[in-house]
Amino acid sequence: MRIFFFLLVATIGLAACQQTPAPADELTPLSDPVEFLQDVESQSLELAKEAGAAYWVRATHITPDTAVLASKAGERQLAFQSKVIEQARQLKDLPMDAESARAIELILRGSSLPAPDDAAKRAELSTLATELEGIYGAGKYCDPKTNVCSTLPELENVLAKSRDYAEQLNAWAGWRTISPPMRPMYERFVELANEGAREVGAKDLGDLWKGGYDMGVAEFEQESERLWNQVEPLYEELHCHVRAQLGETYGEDLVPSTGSIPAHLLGNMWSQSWGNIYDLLEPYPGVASLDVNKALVEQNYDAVRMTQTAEAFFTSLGLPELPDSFWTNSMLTKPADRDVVCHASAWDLDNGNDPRIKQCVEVNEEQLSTLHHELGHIYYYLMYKEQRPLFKGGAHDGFHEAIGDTIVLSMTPAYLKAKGLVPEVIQSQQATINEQMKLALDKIAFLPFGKLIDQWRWQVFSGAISPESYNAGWWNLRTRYQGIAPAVERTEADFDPGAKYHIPGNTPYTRYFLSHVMQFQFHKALCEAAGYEGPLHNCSIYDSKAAGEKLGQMLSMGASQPWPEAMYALTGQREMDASPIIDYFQPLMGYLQEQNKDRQCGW
Ligand code: X8Z
Ligand code: ZN
Repeated sequence: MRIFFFLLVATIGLAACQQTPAPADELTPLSDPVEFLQDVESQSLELAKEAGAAYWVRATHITPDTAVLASKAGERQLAFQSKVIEQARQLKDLPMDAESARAIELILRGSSLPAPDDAAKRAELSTLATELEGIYGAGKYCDPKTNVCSTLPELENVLAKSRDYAEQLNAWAGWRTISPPMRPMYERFVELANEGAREVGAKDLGDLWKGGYDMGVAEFEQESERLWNQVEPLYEELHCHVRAQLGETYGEDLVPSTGSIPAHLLGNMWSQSWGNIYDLLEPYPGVASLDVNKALVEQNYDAVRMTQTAEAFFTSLGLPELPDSFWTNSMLTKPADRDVVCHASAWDLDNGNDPRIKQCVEVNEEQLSTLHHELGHIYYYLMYKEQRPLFKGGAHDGFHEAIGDTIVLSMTPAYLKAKGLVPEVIQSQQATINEQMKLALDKIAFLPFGKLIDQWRWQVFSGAISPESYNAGWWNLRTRYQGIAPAVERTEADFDPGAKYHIPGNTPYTRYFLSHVMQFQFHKALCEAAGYEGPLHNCSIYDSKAAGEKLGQMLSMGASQPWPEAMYALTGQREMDASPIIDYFQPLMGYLQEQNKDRQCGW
């Protein structure tokens, strides 16, 4: 269930957490914004604890009983939310202080899931949201040939490690057998959520989501398009080279040198980040070993030690230790005896006093990065804990997603060597190209994916993609933006969008695209704060209290001011800008252009 309590809407990307059911009446004085806001906040705090508990238990024990509890909690929350928005609309034009005006504005943005006012429809929407996420979380593929049933983490491992074309395809197509039952549910979900969005004054749910960025809807669309245009040339070079290398690995008959790349060969279930196939792409084999996976296994890392490793980076910056409750209450490994939502998330329970993560940690580098990502959310929660409830959120949702990833950019070979996770640090042009290739396979490859998910949803919500063409619309965008294609036929009997968590989880996705651009802005600014001089790709802010101070200041602002102010506090500029990511990868781009010079790029 991905209902966000409206107070925290703009930010808590991940946490299915801050939910606040409430008796929908008794929000008293409608003439005084200050009193109204106090009333809203105190009611919501009281109730958030109960709702948070219901969602947490649901996500960590998927059963019919927890579905009832979570969807009932969601229903009450949705009712409260609609009521509060309606009242805030009545108050918004009264004279008030700037802080109250900001608070009212955040309420009026609504949540990622607005419900219709009609009680039966609200209940239906809440049940659908709970069930959709439950289907995803409990999904398993039972292979008819072997009768073996596999969970998502198991199937992801096949894609990460196998280099057998057919074996990868079986895992890829197998996972997509879990989502067709979602299709009629999703169709109804869209109808109901759109109705809710219209009742709070938006054109549709997509427009409501686009309205969360301190600018107009059209302006936001242009802004994300502008950023995409800035980075698209990088992606095309990477795509071109990866396609050629995969052609060498699998043969030109399976991976032709023109056209789209088969989606199941990129090391990831959704072809969203490609770091797992670095072994096929390593530009200068043997120069600078970057095999962190091997070191983690050899040194007997486990979920707790990996989490402690991530925590240690944050504390090296002067940020606080995680509270004891984090360690007792988080779910760090996949329980053997029950279904859970394995998709990693961070939860801000009990008003900043009980932050937790939920992750099915496996011992590998990708999961270590995800742990840093999740702790980025947790440190945001901890740093804005003293803000009033309505301001407990990221400056915008992309900020929340970018914090942990910014830290990962500081996990340079020198840092990894200091941790004993790579054997040596080689300083050479060839070593740099190897390192950059590995990072680009994650960060540059992600960009079109990060953009297209909501491109699909915005069109679904507006009706431009109708239910009869959900899957065709999805693959059109996958091909247009990513240059990938399914290797087995897809039809409207499939519902491939449902096989990606954020669709059944109803989590907006443009935040991740923005985050991938902004994390390089943040990294650059923090390296400057740390007094670093030199090429950005060699900078690590590990142990820099000056960088930590700067980061902490920005985090503690929460959502109290429009995001350009938070951006300014950290970077000295007020805009999102792709120049830092482009500059960062300059060395690799030179290499790719050289490799691609006799190739026909594009698809
Ligand atoms: O969903 C996530 C995080 C939690 S907010 C694990 N991410 C996106 C994804 O997995 O699709 C992080 C990067 C993109
Ligand atoms: Zn996240």
